[in-house]
Amino acid sequence: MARSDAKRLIRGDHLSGQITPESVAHSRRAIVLAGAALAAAGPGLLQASTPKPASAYAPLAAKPSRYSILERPVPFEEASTYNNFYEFGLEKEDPAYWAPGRLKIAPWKVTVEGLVARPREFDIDELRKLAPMEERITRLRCVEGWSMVIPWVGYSLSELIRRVQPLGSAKFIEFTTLADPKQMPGLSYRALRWPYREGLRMDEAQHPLSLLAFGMYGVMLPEQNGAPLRLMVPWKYGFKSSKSIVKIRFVEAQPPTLWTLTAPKEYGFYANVNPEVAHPRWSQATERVLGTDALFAPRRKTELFNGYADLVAPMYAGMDLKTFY
Ligand SMILES: Nc1nc2c(c(=O)[nH]1)N[C@H]1C(S)=C(S)[C@@H](COP(=O)(O)O)O[C@H]1N2
Ligand SMILES: [Mo]
Repeated sequence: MARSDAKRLIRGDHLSGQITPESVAHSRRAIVLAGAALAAAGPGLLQASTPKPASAYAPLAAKPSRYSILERPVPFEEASTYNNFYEFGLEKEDPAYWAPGRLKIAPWKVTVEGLVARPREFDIDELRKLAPMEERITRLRCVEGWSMVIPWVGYSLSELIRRVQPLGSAKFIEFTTLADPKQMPGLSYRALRWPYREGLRMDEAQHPLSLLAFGMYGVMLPEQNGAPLRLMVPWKYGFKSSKSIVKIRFVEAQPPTLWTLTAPKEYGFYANVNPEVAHPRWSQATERVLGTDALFAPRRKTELFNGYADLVAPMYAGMDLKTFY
């Protein structure tokens, strides 16, 4: 995919301002070096990859979801080459370049533990069969100020939650991403508080809109999009939607997350999309819509809860969304 200047402008916004340009440059070099070391270790298996079309991935059948928005998805090529997955580097192009061939997605186990009556480890093949797959078209709204529309394949996270029977004391769920330095050169970037961890309040996690995604565009997720399973919480900024999850833990207190540990003033726990609550370094009133044919991506008005206010606002009744951002 061609790198447009419009895209260059918004790269790395999660991090700029956190750290000196020097340390960024340094860490990027470290990532490149780590990648080079991996490539040297095993030619063939560990080569950096060129973008693959959707047809290169195994199909994943799904029925249309009632929760889809009526908007045209961006081309697969865009959704699979413009990614945030810092375990594979800081640039938007890094994950598509480093993750395929490095992230080993089979076998894959997901541990479900903590305050549940039936804690257990799931094999990914078993998880895929747990509930009927739906195709859900949603807008992924990154906190950096861009969005793109993507057709995900998965089922509501609530399907998994009810099967493990949460205890009354479980108030939040923590999601942990794989953190293996042998597979993920970005972990050498020490400014972020690895592993990538995110969390949801129990009612948010149980909301039917919270999706456990295994695929997109009718096929299995590409590695760079969070294979073999990730979250998609469409009314929240993209960083809440953890990729490549290995652990789901039910807890009593609000769990720390990579972003609340790394930059608490900038990235709150709730992270609900809200045009009225600015990021400390930029407004959230509008967003750049990626994947259109226009030379410079047009902007649209950001919608409260990313357009799902009627479905999710009741969960936040009485809460000050500026305080709990
Ligand atoms: N493990 C992990 N999950 C992650 C991230 C990450 O860096 N690591 N980035 C988040 C951010 S900031 C966004 S916007 C979305 C991007 O998802 P996409 O690349 O599939 O569009 O993934 C989220 N999930
Ligand atoms: Mo993001």
